[in-house]
Amino acid sequence: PQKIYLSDYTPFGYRVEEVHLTFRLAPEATRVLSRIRFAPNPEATDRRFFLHGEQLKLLSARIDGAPITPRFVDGGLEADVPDGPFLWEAEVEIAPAKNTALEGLYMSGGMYCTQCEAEGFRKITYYPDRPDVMATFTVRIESDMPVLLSNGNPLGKGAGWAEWHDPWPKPSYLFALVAGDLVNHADRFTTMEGRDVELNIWVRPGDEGKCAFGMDALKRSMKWDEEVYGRAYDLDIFNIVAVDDFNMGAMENKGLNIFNSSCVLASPETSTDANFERIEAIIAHEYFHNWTGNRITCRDWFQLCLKEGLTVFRDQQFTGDQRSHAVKRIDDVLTLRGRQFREDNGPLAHPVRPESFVEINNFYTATVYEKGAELIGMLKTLVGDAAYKEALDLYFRRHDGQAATIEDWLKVFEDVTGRDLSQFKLWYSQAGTPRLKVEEAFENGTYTLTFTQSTPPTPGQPVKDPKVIPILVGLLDDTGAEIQPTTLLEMTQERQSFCFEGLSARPIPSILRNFSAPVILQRESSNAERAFLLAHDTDPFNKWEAGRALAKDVLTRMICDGAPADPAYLDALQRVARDDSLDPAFRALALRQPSEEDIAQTLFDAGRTPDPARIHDAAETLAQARAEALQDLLPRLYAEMHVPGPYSPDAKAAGKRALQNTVLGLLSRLDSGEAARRQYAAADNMTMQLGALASLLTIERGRAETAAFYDQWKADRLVMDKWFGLQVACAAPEAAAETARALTEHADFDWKNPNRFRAVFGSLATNPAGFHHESGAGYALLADWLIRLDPVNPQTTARMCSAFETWRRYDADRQGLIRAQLERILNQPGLSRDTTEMITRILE
Ligand code: HT7
Ligand code: ZN
Repeated sequence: PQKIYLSDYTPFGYRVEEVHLTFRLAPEATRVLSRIRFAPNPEATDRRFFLHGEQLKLLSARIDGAPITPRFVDGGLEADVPDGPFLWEAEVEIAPAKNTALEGLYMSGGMYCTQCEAEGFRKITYYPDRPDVMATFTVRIESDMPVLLSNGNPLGKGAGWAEWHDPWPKPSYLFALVAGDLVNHADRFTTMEGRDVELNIWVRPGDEGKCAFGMDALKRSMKWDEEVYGRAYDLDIFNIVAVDDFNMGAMENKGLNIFNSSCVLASPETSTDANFERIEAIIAHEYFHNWTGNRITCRDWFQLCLKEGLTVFRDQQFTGDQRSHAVKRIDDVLTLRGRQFREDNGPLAHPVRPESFVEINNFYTATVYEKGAELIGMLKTLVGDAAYKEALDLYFRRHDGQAATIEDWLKVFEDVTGRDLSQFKLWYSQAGTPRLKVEEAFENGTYTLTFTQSTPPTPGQPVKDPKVIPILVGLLDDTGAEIQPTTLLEMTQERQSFCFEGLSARPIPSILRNFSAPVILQRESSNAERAFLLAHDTDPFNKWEAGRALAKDVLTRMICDGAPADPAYLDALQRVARDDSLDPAFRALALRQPSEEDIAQTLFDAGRTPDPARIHDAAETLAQARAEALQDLLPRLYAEMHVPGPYSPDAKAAGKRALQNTVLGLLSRLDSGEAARRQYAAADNMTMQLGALASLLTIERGRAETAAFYDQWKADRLVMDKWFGLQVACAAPEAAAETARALTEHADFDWKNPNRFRAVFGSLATNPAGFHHESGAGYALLADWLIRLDPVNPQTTARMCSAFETWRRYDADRQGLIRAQLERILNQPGLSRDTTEMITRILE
């Protein structure tokens, strides 16, 4: 397959002045008529007129009214065109009902919908389907479906038709159309500019009771973007549509966001607190794209992090403001380490701004999104809040209506601050997670911290240059008092020292506060010091981090040396559990054991070969020891965290429930599931019901409740995804693959639905001891199903291949088993470009 390079970028030879589209919808034969005004692009030299087009049946094409016969070439068509402006008209036929890839125009549950990012518009009509071609769109939809939606403002509607006009020039990837038998939850919002905006969430009849939270989150997002970034909404209507079959979470199409129904529909009975928080964040994320992505878009797909990194950063800020900054930061770092560090330290590592790709859909990654957001956070730390705000104002002023690059983005910061950001730019071009080694010295009242940075080789990048690393540091004395408040150390060299003078005794350092850079900190420390920081650090992130480092050290010694659970750790845990001054959500995080994946990653990084079975056994032993150490405390803590009254998804109540469910997990190991069974029976919301079921399944006592859960919820698609997923996630190592296999035979296993497929196989892949069971059954089962899904939905298949990305961590036997499955997948005739690229990169 052909590789595309960033260095090959050239602008398209023509500007698009306006686009008119007419859709005559029919499941097997939709007609799309396009009328597009082109004019030569004065900024381009190449006048080749090439339009992308895939899986289209061309019925007619005309230029300035005269029929033409274009030349079909790989991925589209070419035509001879006049020297000046001209009108292109074409009619094509497509079959949305046959489109199982969920890209372009397709059908889900009887409704028509679209997904055009990144390159789906070319499956709708012939067009220069690239983000730097921006145009205004007018759309006419002809269909007997009652609700007909597209981007922009409504122009008019009648029996069997509707017209929409989007006045804001946009690239084709932001085009959207929806037609269906839908009902809406409506509201209004008045912007700070006085615009009265109609808001709608459109859902299938029956789901209207699950829209209120999403609507509230949308209004809070609109207000927040006005208050914090000065950004107001710019159309008279904002529509959100919930769709059951969707490859990702949601899509920010201009004025017509389309959501995976799991990312917008919520009710207390069917959604957990985690679901509510995720829905709030995704609604905010898609809404924030209206400025960071839509008004200012990307010049080409290599610049994806320009919109995604910034928009993730903005949604993280929003959640922090709405809930708790400390808890949000810890959650974000857990995700970053769990997904991005894993990616950055394996065969799929790539720069935040990649320099080549075969299939762009394979680059919607944790590196582009989550590491991309970390880069924004580092920039903000380096320049300070005031300069960040000024730079963002300049970015919006200077680039509104443009398709921009990372160079444009960094230039606004350079212009506002006078700084040279060329070294900072390495964060965008160099893959891999830097290791930051720390040495300390104390002499004559001067405390010196010496840092050494190094980044391991990644595919195609054997050698790395030193980066700018913002290191936030505080110092404590031995009573726990802060003698040096948080200070920014700006590291620019490979090895660099920083001194703190005038100290009366050697301080205890708190390094990389708030996780100020996406690096792996390597520092010799004692468990006594970790316990001290867990008790005294004023930086909530590092307080939590100290507890986590302590737990990881204990677990590592249990795994590698067969040591027992360290009583000092169990003491520290008791103190956290008892500390009522701590936010329950924070306490829940601090009491959580490091994941088995996290331990495997840490062992591998320390040069050891992780054994998933041993890790699992040690984790179970430690969990039991923790339960026993805390047993006197657990019933009281459980009772104290009870939230009376009707369910509310607010952060305070959710934090208490999180702690209650954490406590329940420990209690269940002591009381054979008694408390969990009581909680299950009494639960009036999904957080408590699912928390109880998870506890019971973990101790292998949840058979009756699993059956009851199915009977209660079999009609609810989103709850059934939880039912499928939880059974696999909680299965014992030797049972995980068989549990997943048996579930694939269940009547409700609709493997063409990405949510259901991910519920089973995503859960298998994230149950490390189960997936990596020495039998290899997990590998074989996943490979079987990836082979089956690939011809139907290449995008979802390719994304799920990352389950295998850590394969080189493991022993020779497991590597052999995985390699055989990867080769089996790769040898499938007709394997998609998406999956071929992923497997090839994983094997390289
Ligand atoms: N910008 C979107 C990314 C996206 C996507 C969404 C749904 C289905 C397929 C997709 N391909 C790319 C989502 C976002 O980041 O907001
Ligand atoms: Zn996004």
